[in-house]
Amino acid sequence: MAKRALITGVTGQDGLYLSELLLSKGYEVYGLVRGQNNPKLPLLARDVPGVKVLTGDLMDLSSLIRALNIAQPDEFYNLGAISFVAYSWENADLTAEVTGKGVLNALEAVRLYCGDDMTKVRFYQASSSEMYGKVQAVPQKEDTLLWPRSPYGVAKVFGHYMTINYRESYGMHASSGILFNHESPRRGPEFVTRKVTQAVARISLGLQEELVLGNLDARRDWGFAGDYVEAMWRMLQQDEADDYVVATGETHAISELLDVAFAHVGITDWAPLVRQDPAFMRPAEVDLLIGDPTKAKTQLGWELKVGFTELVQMMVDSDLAEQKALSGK
Ligand code: NAP
Ligand code: G4F
Repeated sequence: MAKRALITGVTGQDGLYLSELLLSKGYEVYGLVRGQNNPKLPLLARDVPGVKVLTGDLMDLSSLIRALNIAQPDEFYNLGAISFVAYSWENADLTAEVTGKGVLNALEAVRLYCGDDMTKVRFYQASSSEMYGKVQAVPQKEDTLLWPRSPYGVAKVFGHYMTINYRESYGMHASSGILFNHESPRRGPEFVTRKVTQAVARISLGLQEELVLGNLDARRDWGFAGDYVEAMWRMLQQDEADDYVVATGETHAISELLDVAFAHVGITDWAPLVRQDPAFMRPAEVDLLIGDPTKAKTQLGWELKVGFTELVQMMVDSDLAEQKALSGK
């Protein structure tokens, strides 16, 4: 019989890649979609038509239980969240509800659905390198002390420890992937990589004059989302649930991202085209992220396929194609 999976956050970047991966493995895939007329539904139907859509919201426990009863999944991937760090300061309460308490709702829904057979469903939680915040070790590993620097990071810490707690309290097969930044052509344009690649495409086509950014000194460990969803799946295939860092082990400054993206369209001096604006600075910054993926590589057999330069170039190419189609240039 085909395995069944239920994914929250199915309309997001990772939800789309994970759905594709699971469908390619023969899974029956159910996706939880919030709202009565979600604007991303046409994208989901176009890109991954095999996903069966269920309505629900992480803030509504009964909707999660209903979705579980319909989907009857073997695997539950909790990817739903308010995921934009900058937004989380302006909407801290909402972020706590969705990104933090939403994890508890998902765990509790699975616990209630499983009843006295906790082996029925395996659970994946989308934890984040943002939890390391003011980093206490370099590189960051599974046991590095967490020191979150944003309401989003704090909410993720709550979800992370709740996942561990359900594993320890109820014997649930609940794993956390501590994923470092991962990007793709499907990344939302509010995140810095996509903001840069979209602007580079538009500038090279004469559709935009400048790119306005915040802190150019922050460093991130950026990988490709398509590679990272493979690690999520591998975690749920293990006999024992556990926590894993998923990262490239390399770090790059925003200025290096600008170097690669602009060079790909033949612009070597980007300084005159980029302006910094304090409006994009954050109340507290995460200065340096670099993960140690040794455990994921050795225990899960996970491999990275796409490197930093290839990733940025792939995103610029995709944005060039999109902007040409939109503008007719
Ligand atoms: P994303 O593109 O922002 O997608 C977030 C998803 O969450 C969307 O499908 C969104 O649905 C859904 N969502 C928002 N509020 C919800 C609610 N109240 N109930 C149910 N679903 C809700 O994020 P992503 O990049 O795919 O990331 C997936 C997960 O990994 C997130 O939990 C994120 O925090 C975490 N993560 C991401 C990264 C990264 O670098 N991408 C790194 C570490 C961890 P709508 O379509 O309705 O908005
Ligand atoms: O692309 P970002 O918004 O991603 P951030 O804050 O690292 O968060 C992402 O990765 C986390 C994993 O570590 C996820 F958990 C989270 O859900 C999300 O996917 O910002 C990256 C860096 C920051 O240091 C920011 O200050 O880029 C800097 N930055 C500079 N100018 C900017 C901008 N970020 C954005 N979004 N927009 C700017 O104009």
